[in-house]
Amino acid sequence: MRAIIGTRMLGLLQGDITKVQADAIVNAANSRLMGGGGVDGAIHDAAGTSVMDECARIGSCPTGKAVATKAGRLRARWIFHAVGPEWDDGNQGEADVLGATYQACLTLADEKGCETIAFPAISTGTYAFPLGPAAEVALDTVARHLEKGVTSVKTAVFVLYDHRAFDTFARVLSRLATERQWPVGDWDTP
Ligand code: AR6
Repeated sequence: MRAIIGTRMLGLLQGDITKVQADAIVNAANSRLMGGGGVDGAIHDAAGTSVMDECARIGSCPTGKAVATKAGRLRARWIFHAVGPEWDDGNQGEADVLGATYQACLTLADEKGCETIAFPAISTGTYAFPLGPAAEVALDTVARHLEKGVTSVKTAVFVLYDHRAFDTFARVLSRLATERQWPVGDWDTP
């Protein structure tokens, strides 16, 4: 599924983000940049040890921010290691911090001149952010950036690992598209 936002595209795919080709692939990292499970483990496994070496040299990244490394064996120029919030009870600013995390990646994308960027559903695994609220924040933050027009990003795609995450993001994107009058369709629909 994809929505056209002005001259930009916001898409959803179901699958493994390590298989995707993009200028930048976003990782859901932890603040020690030490690797871990989930998408972080999958990205480091696929990218190779040079990426972990670069993370070790950088050392750390605060929650709500992101750092860039090269992409090793991934089909990308960059990996943006983004540190999302851990869900507590929803009243600790989690949504704002998640929005800031996505925005940090978009700022890096513009600094690097990226035209395509692929995101996982940051914080929705180990960090336990509920999928519905996470989809609202993720899609709204990225869409607002694309709507501004002054960005190098032409295509942003969310790569959702399982059916439940894909369906949740698709439901939210459909609603936003209706509200904001973005044309929607399949990837191969002109
Ligand atoms: N491609 C796309 N999405 C994936 C993949 C994949 N290959 N594998 C998992 N997901 P998580 P977090 C989805 O736990 O919640 C790590 O240990 C997964 O289904 O990877 O931000 C880090 O080191 C879920 O929807 O990240 C941190 O310590 C989403 O990716 C901590 O977990 C995010 O789940 C970060 O937790």
